[in-house]
Amino acid sequence: MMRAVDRAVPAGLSLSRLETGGCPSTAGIDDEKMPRLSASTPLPTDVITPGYDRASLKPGILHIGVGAFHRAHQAVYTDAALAKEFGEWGIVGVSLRSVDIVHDLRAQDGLYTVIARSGAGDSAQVVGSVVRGLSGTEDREEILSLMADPAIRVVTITVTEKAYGYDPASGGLDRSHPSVAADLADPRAPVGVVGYLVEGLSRRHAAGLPPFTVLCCDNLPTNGRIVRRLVIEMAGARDPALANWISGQGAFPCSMVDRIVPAATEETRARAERLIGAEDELALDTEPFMQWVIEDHFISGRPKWEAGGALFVSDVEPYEKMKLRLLNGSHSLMAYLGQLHGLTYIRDVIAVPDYREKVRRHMAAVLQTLDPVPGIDLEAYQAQLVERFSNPGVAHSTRQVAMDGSQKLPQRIMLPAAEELAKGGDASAFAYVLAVWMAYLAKVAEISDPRAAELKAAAAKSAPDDPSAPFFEIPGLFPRALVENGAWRALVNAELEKL
Ligand code: CS2
Repeated sequence: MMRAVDRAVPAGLSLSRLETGGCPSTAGIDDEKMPRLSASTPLPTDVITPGYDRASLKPGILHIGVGAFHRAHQAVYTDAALAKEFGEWGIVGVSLRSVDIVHDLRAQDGLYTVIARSGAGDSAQVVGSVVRGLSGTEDREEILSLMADPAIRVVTITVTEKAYGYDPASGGLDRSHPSVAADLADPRAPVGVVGYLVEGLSRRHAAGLPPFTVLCCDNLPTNGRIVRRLVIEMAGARDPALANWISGQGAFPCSMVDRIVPAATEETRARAERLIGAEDELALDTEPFMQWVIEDHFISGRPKWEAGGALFVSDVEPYEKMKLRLLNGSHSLMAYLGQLHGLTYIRDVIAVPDYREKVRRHMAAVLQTLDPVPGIDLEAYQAQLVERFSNPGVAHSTRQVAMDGSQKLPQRIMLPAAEELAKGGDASAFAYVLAVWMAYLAKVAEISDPRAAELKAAAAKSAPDDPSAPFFEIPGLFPRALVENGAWRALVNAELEKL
């Protein structure tokens, strides 16, 4: 059970939504308002609470991107690990852009509620592993000093695919990416994730400290290797000795992360309030399922994440291919189908027999591209996915999953398609997803994607004789092997015509 620790929130830090400008005025009804969740909130006995003494928890992990996914995933695993084997593994949660999350973390002593929902009911957990919040816009120097503090031994990351400035064509940095360009120009005042890692590592190098382990938890294939390469490239641009040191001493394990975490809504917060008896601006809805497979390569120790069910392996690749292609690939397919046909949530799409069949066909095609995955029955995994997508308690919007297609589809759809084509196999299921995406780009007026302008322009130029052509002309959007493959382009066109 969580102890009520004697660390009251200093009044000056107790920012309410009102003060941070995040929500409409509640003036006048303040007296009736629930108290805000904090370390001294008495919690109902059916709420799962941290099984360790939070008051003595010191930071050992710095996490960049303290959004919903991190809070419902790595922070929950860390909470479980601390309960099993206590150690100095508290998390400093950094948000590079959002100040609201960080202010909310401070107002709530780092505590927040994760509600695991399913047809069987709701289970609430108050997570205690996040000990501090810092924001890139307000606390840059503090973040960098912590990165150079020997107490911080692991830096974990969830910033979404588009934030890295990764150029899939070269495998290196996209130097036109705004934060990459800014951090190359002014490396001591970083704004992007790679810039922070490089400046943090540079300070450790200068101080004669070992590097921290960098653990990427974003949905990118071989994510650790990608981040390693980006960091070394950026470090090399300012100091080749630093790049050498990182290349020789650094550790960038790969990891596969999985838990479906929809963006929180007012309903989520109202639910949390009912379950815990306090107001929680950081509450999240999620599913009971979670999975984390990590390459066991850490320089200066790590929490006992296996205590929370994480799996440590020597090669993550089979797991991440399975997850990115079966789960995330199907997710993208459902998101675009939903957006095309007016279906709000993923669970609404999977409930339509015809679309469920399309998801099954997609998974069958993906299976042809996967190697056996140690310890996993792929048939059971697919059945479980359909069940997870159908979870009535998880309102995962098709609009949310449809975001950033240009950043997601390469690893989810295009890579397996290219592999299948290279083997002379049938890639029509992958062509179908691309066609549905292109139809969505043409139909939906407001899309959220870093390449939105190019994508909308291509959709506007699309002509009946070769409708996919303008998309294939967008530089770097598709792997070369696909752009130059006439049979593949004909497949995509055929699927588009059917639509
Ligand atoms: C989703 C993922 O938004 C998306 O693109 O496919 O966020 C998905 O929910 C997670 O990867 C599940 O682990």
